[in-house]
Amino acid sequence: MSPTERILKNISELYESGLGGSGESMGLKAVAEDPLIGVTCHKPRKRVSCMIIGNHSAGKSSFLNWYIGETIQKTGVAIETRGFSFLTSGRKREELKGDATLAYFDHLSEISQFEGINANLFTEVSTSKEKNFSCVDFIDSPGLVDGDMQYPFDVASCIVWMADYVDIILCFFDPIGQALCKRTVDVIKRLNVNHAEKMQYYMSKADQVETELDRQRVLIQITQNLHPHIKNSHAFNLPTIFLPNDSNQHLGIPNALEEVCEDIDKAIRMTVQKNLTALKEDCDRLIVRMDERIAEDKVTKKTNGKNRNYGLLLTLVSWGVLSTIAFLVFCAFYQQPFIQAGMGKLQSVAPEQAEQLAATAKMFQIQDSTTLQYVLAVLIGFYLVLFITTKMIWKSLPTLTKKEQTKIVEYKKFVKGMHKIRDDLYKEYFKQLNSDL
Ligand SMILES: Nc1nc2c(ncn2[C@@H]2O[C@H](COP(=O)(O)OP(=O)(O)O)[C@@H](O)[C@H]2O)c(=O)[nH]1
Ligand SMILES: [Mg+2]
Repeated sequence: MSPTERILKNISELYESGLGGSGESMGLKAVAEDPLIGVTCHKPRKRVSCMIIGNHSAGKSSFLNWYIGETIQKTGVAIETRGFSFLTSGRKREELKGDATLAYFDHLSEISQFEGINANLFTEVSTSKEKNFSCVDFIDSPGLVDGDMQYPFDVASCIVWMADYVDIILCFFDPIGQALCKRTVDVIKRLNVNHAEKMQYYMSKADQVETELDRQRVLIQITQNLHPHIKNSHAFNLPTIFLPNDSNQHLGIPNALEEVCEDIDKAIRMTVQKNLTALKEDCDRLIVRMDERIAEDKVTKKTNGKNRNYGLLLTLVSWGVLSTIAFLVFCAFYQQPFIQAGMGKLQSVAPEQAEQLAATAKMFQIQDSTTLQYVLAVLIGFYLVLFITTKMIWKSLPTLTKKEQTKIVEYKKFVKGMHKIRDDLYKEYFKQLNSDL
């Protein structure tokens, strides 16, 4: 396994299964998606995606066969036979069709929105270890042609849709075919809206042009036609490439085939950097969220405490009101017998005692029953208001349990540990930059 492949794999594993790499340990993704934390986090892909576009017969499939050192992609096929063909490295040679391809590349499942596409998706799994194939997934796109050609799906829109998911797009123009057919130009134009930085252009099958003058003419013609549709056109470069064989090796035509490989390698390096950055950002995001979660919990606990105190106070007041109501009702029912008892006693006790008894009896004497009803109504109303307010205030918001708090602390330790691993991966990445990729 090359160092780059190992780094990409390690990053992916940190998201999947965490530090130990064993099945039981939790990955960064599972930590992030624990409802306790609730952060969405995407696992970076282990491989770089490289799409090849161009007119029919531009040499796309032949280039892929050359890259992986195996004749896997059919070449020179009839126009109407192929859809999108994925080429990926695996332990066993395998061919997948339609839905199986979507299951294999599940991040692409939404491509099904394009009518007629599913039956035109293919995957070739190859065991090749050539060049950096183990770090790249290739997407061989249907050859573009003009005229009456009926595609079973909206080919231009599918290519543009796919561009969102790829890291590099190689555009092949051959000097003889319909390099600048309307469809190709339209796709290039649309891809340049959002993906200009992913695009790399080549004049393929350059060995088919015999003289240097003709080659220059073709290059100028392609450049002029593409120029208006390309962003950063001042930096536009169209290296010539061809697949070497016994008869074309000594023609003296410049062959930038190694440059294509270097462009793919560059995309791999960019992806490693992008994934390392994503790892750091995800870790930072998670730590911020965990700190927030603890801080939020502190605030909730404080609020709950405050609410409880207010609730208690209001309950005490409402109990007071309730007792007053009870007392008044008691008086209303028992004032007559009480006064009468007092009056009866008046005659048999000493005058000063009689005065005291009379005062006590008066205290309980509520003269006007309408006033009593009014007072009672107000008090009952007040009690109800207090009761409802207490119910509203004395609400306890959910807080973290001890177990949950411990879990967050452990998560935080775990995520902080990732920083160290990431630094080590970075070191490894820089080290291998000086050697071969
Ligand atoms: N002379 C020459 N022929 C090539 C080269 N690359 C591919 N071809 C031929 O061009 C034809 C179409 O190639 P293919 O890879 O099927 O093109 P695709 O339709 O873009 O996938 C095949 O017959 C290949 O053998 C090249 O660099 N030089
Ligand atoms: Mg092809």
